[in-house]
Amino acid sequence: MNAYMKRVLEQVKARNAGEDLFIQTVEEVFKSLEVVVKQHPEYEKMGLLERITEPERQISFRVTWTDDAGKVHVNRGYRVQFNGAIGPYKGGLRFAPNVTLDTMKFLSFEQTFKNSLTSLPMGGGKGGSDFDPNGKSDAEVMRFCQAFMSELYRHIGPDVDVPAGDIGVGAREIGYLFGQYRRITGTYENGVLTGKGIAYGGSLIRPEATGYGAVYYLLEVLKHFGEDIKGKKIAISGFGNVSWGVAKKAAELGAKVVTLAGPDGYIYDPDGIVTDEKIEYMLEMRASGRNKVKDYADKFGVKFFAGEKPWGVEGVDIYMPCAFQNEINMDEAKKIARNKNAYYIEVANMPTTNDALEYLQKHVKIVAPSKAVNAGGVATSGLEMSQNSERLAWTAEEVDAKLKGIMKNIHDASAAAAEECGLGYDLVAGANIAGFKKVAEAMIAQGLI
Ligand code: 2IT
Repeated sequence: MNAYMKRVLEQVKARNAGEDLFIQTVEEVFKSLEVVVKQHPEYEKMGLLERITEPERQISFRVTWTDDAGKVHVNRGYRVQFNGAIGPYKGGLRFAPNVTLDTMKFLSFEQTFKNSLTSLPMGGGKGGSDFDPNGKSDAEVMRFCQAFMSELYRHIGPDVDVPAGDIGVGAREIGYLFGQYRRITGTYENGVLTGKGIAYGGSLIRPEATGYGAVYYLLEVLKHFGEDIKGKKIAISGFGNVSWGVAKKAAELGAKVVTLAGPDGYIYDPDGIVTDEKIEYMLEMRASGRNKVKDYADKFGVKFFAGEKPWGVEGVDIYMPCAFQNEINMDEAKKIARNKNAYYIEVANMPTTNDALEYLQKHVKIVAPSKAVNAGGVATSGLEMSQNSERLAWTAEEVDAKLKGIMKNIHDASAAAAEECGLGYDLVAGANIAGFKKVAEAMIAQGLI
């Protein structure tokens, strides 16, 4: 890193002291940008790196709701509008007990580059709350969503900021949030949220899109190495919406997902999660709100490993962490790297600590970064926005074909960006460079704001 980058990084660390996830993301992105920053002395003159690491706006608000027994609860709600240079802010809402402002900042910073990579006009944003939907009744979730939207509505809009789902926010929550937005504003602006139900403007394939997109990206990586997905074994973590999409598409293409993981441990299914019954059961498990992956082992008679992670399982070709940030640390990375031919394909947002990421890049066949691999979710949200604004609906085949094209383009653009900088087939650096360049160009063109 040159002196300018080092100086900005120090400033970011001082200004965001204690926000370790955000600092981690900035460091990870900066590491890739060295060559580009050297080529563009105007970045320093325009304070580009100082500006791109400071959110345009961050909102924090009180959310008051009552549970079924009438008890009052207060949670904290957030929306971080990180960068709007290339389009309205766009990004998910995460409801989980460990959500902090730091979580929101790292996610919205990542989102800025991810959205840029999709080649669709979307800026970066993220929001959510430390509310835990697990174990709550439908009525409680509805009251929470209504209270949350009662503040959020004044900060969003189809041309302003378009939230969607993330961990803890699925079709049910989006429905309650949209209902409250419509009621408060008295408008039918269904382009204000994505991930909606089909009955009120949702897009076909949106629920599948993140997982499908990850597998489409994987196909491009395999193609680069002249390999076929057929017969490959995949270890994944998580058992939510994204994991479901990965398992479903992998099965369709003749590969098999052999592990799932939750907060309670992991399951190993040697036959693979390949039948309709098993794939459907994943949705049931998630919808139950129990948050226990052991349910799968009980139902299908496979092994459950309490309190363990799936990364040491033998005979796996591809590793796809689909759960949450920093689940792969140095110890886990070393387990994966016992397989020198491993394909390490990040899916969850920032699933790898920076030291583990660097280690894996040196010790496995290839590392692909989540901001490229999981971009099919937000890309399909972008397609949902297009359909809403044109007041039409594409078929599942049309959306799927566009998603496939976007994922191929993300892979190819990342590979080309790294190649141009003399970095070879480095998908991590390539994604950061390609995502960054477009946002930087838009920011320079728009002057000092
Ligand atoms: O992390 C992500 O990209 C998402 N949660 C999806 C965001 C979106 O706007 O669809």
